[in-house]
Amino acid sequence: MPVARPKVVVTRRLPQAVETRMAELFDVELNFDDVAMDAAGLADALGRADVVVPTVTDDLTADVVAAAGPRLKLLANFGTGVDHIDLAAARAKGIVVTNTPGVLTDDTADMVMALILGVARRIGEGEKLLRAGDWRGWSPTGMLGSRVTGKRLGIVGMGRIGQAVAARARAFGLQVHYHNRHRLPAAAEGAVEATWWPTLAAMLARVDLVSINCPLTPETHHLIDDAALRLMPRHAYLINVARGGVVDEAALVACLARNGLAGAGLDVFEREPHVDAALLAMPNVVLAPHLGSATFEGRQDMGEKVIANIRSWADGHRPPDQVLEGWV
Ligand code: 8YV
Repeated sequence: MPVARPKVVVTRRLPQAVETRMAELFDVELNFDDVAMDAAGLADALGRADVVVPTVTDDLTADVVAAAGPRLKLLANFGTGVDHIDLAAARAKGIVVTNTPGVLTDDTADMVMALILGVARRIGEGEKLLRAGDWRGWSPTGMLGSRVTGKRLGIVGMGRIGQAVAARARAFGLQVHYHNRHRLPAAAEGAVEATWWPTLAAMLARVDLVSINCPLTPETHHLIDDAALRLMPRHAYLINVARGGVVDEAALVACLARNGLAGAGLDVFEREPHVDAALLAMPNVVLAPHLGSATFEGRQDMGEKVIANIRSWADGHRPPDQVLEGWV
């Protein structure tokens, strides 16, 4: 049944052009203060709206979703990952969930390369040294890092982003390995000369760099745990731009502390915005504040997708980016 002008509550500030278009199309409530909503604020939004536009900073637990009002029909997430939304609770209430896949693929894959280069070539450390005024000039043995060219990269999760990382990795002369539930078609594998490993354990022991590119689901929670970290060679680096919860952060800290890995590049954390104090103190860890999709173009495109999803739902169609449980 078409809904002429749905009541839409947006939980965070979005790019101005996106907000303006939403105001033209919908009966929209924007969050001008950009303060993340607490459970009470979310409950209030879910109680009044036809559509809520949440982001990764909104904890849409089973309880919050179960208490949604009878009007709520669509959670049009601004972002690809939907681990902050209890999908089963949404399904039980007949609430459709959509996300924004595809438009942040390249930006996120770029971030993987930035972290690989950042950690292997010690860019963060070097910048800190220089800004502190402690650089005493070039020396033949100063601040040596690891060569990236010729190394083996193991990609965990070979979806859109994993494949975009693989394409970039080839251009940097890296040998691509991957672990994924399903093996890629031969043409896709051939395009990046990728080697598939049916078990994660077998791959981890054989690569020099590991990039996490899978979604956070009950199955991938702490996929990289103490046992997995102990399989990785001591000279290897771990890169995570997916979700903090895929890695057991305490186990990673312990692993880095005993020099079980050469370093890590992290864009995501288990309890954002909290970052473990031990990680903050480690010079061989490059840290970024969840910047994977943080480009003007990416955020604009994500907003366009949110609008398209709401519009098609409001017109009585199935939204193009409906998230189906079990597919993420
Ligand atoms: C988003 C992301 O910026 O889309 C995702 O899954 O990880 C980020 O790049 C953020 O999650 C928005 O909800």
